[in-house]
Amino acid sequence: MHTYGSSGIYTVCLIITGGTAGMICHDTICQDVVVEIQDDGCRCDSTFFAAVAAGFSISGSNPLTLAPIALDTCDSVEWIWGDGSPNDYTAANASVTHTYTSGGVYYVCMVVTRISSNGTICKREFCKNFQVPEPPQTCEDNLVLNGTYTSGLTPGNLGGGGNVNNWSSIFNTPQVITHDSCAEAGAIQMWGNQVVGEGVGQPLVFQAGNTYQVTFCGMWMNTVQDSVRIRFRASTGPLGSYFNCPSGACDEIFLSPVLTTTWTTYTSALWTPTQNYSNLNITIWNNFAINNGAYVSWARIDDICIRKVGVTTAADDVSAPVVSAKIFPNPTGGDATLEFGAALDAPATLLVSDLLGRPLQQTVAAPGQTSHQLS
Ligand SMILES: [Ca+2]
Repeated sequence: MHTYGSSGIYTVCLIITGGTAGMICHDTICQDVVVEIQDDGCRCDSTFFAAVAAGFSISGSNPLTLAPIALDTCDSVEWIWGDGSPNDYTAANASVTHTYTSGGVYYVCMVVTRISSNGTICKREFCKNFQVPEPPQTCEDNLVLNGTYTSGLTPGNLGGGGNVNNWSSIFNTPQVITHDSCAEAGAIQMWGNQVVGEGVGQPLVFQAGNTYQVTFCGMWMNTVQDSVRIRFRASTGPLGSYFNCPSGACDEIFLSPVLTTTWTTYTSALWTPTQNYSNLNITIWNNFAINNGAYVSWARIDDICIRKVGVTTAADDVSAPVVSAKIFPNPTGGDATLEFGAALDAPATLLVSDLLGRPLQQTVAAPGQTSHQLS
């Protein structure tokens, strides 16, 4: 066994000496050998191919964290995400994090470059398809306050020990639940059919001529009756009947499709009211018009989102914006009065936010009002 100290071409000779009966013989066999000093870390050989083929680990759902499994410090990595976003670059087994803006199947490639000790550059890639789940629904410009049922969350009957900010019971005792939800903790559980049931609501101004769209996340609880749907109605005041929606005082915004037993997001058709409304009402519906608890259905709802869509017609614009509104006392730790400076010519939504812009309270002012009490 012999170890050479440096690379080169060496002539190795084998000299054999021997003989019998006083005769001595010599023989020499020589052969050139090429010696290449090997660097264990940086070789463009089968170890490199194997290291790349070992691939990468994936953790998290979205954002995802990817980390090569078997590369070493000779290697640089280019990540191609498969969604058209800029590539990322790392070295060795360093991890990298990426967020996809929408769910789907993506083809991700880890392209590895190694510069070996003798200057050879080798490049190989490992690619993989994987499924990214849909990111949580976000609802920008949501007219509904606390549509995710997250703020002020206390489980129990709404208005009877349970609480979720901005929402109140409009029929019976809907439950605020925290053990199950579409996304963030907090959801509402209600029962009902066509004539009897539970309902939740909040003040919300719908203006004639504007167009609105509802999305929500819901599920049928696999008990009692199926065919459960969620009914969204606008009204000018508290709804008097679980079933009736009298013209002039109430209008259907959206009667959802029949819910499945897993949390699913449903989206309404566009709805354009022909008059102003001031309240949102959400109730349960199924195929039974029998006032009997044995014929009701149970459902859970979450992530209520109502947005104004399209362009407001000129006729609905506020002709004279309120520019001289005053609030007093200011500052205040309690009640305050907002003076508009003139009578309102249309219903107005008053939204109280904290310094971070998070909505705290929403109330409705009617046409003709010149001031409004906030508490
Ligand atoms: Ca929620």
